[in-house]
Amino acid sequence: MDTAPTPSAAHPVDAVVVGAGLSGLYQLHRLRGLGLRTVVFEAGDDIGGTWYWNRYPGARCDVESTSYSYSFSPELDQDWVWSERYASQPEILRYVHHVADRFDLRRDVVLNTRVTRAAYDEDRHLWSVSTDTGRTVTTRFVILASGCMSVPKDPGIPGADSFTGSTYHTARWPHEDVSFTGKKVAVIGTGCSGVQTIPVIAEQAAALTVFQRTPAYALPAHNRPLRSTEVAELKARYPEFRQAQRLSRGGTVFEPPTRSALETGEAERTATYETAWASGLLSGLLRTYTDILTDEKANETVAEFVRSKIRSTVTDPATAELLSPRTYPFATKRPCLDTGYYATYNLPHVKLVDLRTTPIETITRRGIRTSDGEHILDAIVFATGFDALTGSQLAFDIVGKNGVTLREKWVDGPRSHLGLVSAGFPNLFTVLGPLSPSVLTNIPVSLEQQVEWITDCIAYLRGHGFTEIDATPAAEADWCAHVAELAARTLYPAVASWYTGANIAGKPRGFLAYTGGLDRYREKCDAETRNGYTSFTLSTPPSSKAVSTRRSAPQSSLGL
Ligand code: NA7
Repeated sequence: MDTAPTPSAAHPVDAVVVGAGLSGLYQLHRLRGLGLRTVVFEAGDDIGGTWYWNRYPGARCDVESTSYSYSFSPELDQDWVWSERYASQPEILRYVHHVADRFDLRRDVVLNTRVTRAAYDEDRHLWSVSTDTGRTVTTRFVILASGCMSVPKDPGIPGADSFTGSTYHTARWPHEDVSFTGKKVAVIGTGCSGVQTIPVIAEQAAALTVFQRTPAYALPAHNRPLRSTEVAELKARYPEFRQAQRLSRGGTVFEPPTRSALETGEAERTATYETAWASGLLSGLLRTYTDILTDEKANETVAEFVRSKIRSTVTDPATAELLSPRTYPFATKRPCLDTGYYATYNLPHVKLVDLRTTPIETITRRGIRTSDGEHILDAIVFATGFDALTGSQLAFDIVGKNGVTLREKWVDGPRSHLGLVSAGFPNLFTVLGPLSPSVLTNIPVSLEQQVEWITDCIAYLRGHGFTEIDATPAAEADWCAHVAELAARTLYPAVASWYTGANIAGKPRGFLAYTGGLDRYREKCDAETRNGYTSFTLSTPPSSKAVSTRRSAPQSSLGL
């Protein structure tokens, strides 16, 4: 039952959080800790965010479960026990529910409620947040915790409405059981969702046809149940482990590489790659040498190693070649972690269609027609991805100072300081948004860092009597330039991927994440806190003479 409060204009809150996934729930917990009246609006009919929506067969995290979890509560670390090295979607969702119950979070979450508009009142330093249920609430702070991969991409294939069979999108999978037994099934898309679901659907379907435009680099997960002894051993050292995660470059603990791939002999390099391959870690190969993401030749040594693995797994040489990525360097599109992906193509009822040579012309009443003919189908699964990073923030109207919308401001690409605050949109914070480390890191560690920064910032504002914080245009310009400059040192920006916005027609191109590392990013965020938010303009209530300052703080504590 929805027992959450019913905020309205007459009953304002201090903070609105958009989204009840891992970020939103932790943000609620922390703001409550400050004593803020906080409400979370969630479009879904339950909490869980990514792990609520992406319930396709085979959905699983590709970061180890003992790392991909909250670190803020030592008690939580002790009482939750993961069953597998890589947790499945249902287990992660159970974990999210456990956390919500343990910290009594549900009472401030309003489900089935999509935010449709947020408009800033410059005179009162307040946001007015409207929802599709007709509720409008006035609040000082808005935190967008709506996810970096939460707006599914419309594949834009003509004829989709005419198909008389069943269609599914991996990111909007039905809650009831879907059976493919005895069915002729198509999967369109071979990114991480496709790579995870294809082997599982192949186990059921009578015939499976995979429609591939760009092959993935898929690495074996070597998933397995966790042994009770290793769980006990980790729990004994969880505090140190969590601290090491926080200080790490990407939110997982590893020894950074020190040598160049090109300065290493081939035999030694191959042995190193074999060890990384056997590790079952998504970033295992990336961590082998310093220049994998900065030097094409170094990268090619890993790319060719993965291709050799594909050739040794897939028995039909032509299929192996089609599955071998050759048009982009390793890891410049997100690599995938798989269980039995390549071997699935050895099954007699599984077929690969190469859309580069035989593109889809249309979806028909009976199936999919490519330039090579019609494939008759009972079901089509779209594993076609997301409008990543900016999609969820631009999905509704956000109207900032001078009536400018975020869509207008970001028409040529996202702009913000630290990926946290966009100038002209005061008191509006984003978790895991563009221009922050987000998708390049272990998500829970990144979101905790940003949520904690936002919480400290709000505490500072309240403690010093400020009612408004905005990024200065100069700081924002510097940050955007810094993000672009670091990305330009890597192989990422030249590749058409969702990292660069290229998977969405009309989306401005540009590398969307901060490549400098979570450790460096944390240090930059902490410096703002230490220095009293010098890259921001802090203001007192307009009614108390509208003093704006970047440095000196008034003594009174006005709260809200
Ligand atoms: P991705 O990684 O964006 O993969 C989408 C796949 O769908 C990719 O292979 C695309 O090919 C393909 N695609 C997209 N649109 C089409 C059309 N119209 N026709 C044919 N093929 C198409 O999304 P995922 O859901 O797999 O993974 C997203 C992230 O979620 C993942 O990396 C994890 O971080 C979690 P393309 O490469 O564009 O040629």
